[in-house]
Amino acid sequence: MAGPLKSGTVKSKSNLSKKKFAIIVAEWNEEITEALYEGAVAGLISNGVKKENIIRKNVPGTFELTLGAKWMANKKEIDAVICLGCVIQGETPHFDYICQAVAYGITEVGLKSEKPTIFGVLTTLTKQQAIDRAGGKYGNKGEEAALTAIQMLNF
Ligand code: DLZ
Repeated sequence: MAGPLKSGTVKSKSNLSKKKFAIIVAEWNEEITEALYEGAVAGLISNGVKKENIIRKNVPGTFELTLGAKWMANKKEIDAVICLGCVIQGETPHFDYICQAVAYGITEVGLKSEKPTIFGVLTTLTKQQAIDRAGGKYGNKGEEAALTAIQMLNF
């Protein structure tokens, strides 16, 4: 992982066994987003989150992550929302529109809901670059997103 978060456990101030996480998964580029989901679940479980406290919701594509995130963030019982998607530039003519919209949208959901709402979206030039970041040689961005959610709950 290139960022500040190391794969594995995060020092946690809050009792994660009581926290509820929503994971929204885009179905476009499914083999990548499923790997991101596996990484996110592993990251949460290894930090003490209970399996039954992880709620998965699917949306058609990355563009729809924002509305899915809003619906889940609006639920009282949800503490954090993790958004997982994959947009590949070479295969997506409106790459910039989707990426910009989802980046702004997820930011807005986080600010409005005041709940950690995490951008676990791969925006790559090629499919190989996505594979490398979904459990490949550059780790798993889904796990990174889970650790980011935990770190924000500790804020
Ligand atoms: C339409 C589209 C395209 C061309 N590419 C992708 C992609 O690479 N990754 C992704 O998650 N979604 C893609 N989509 C679908 C859009 O996100 C969205 O679902 C549709 O535009 C309908 O709003």
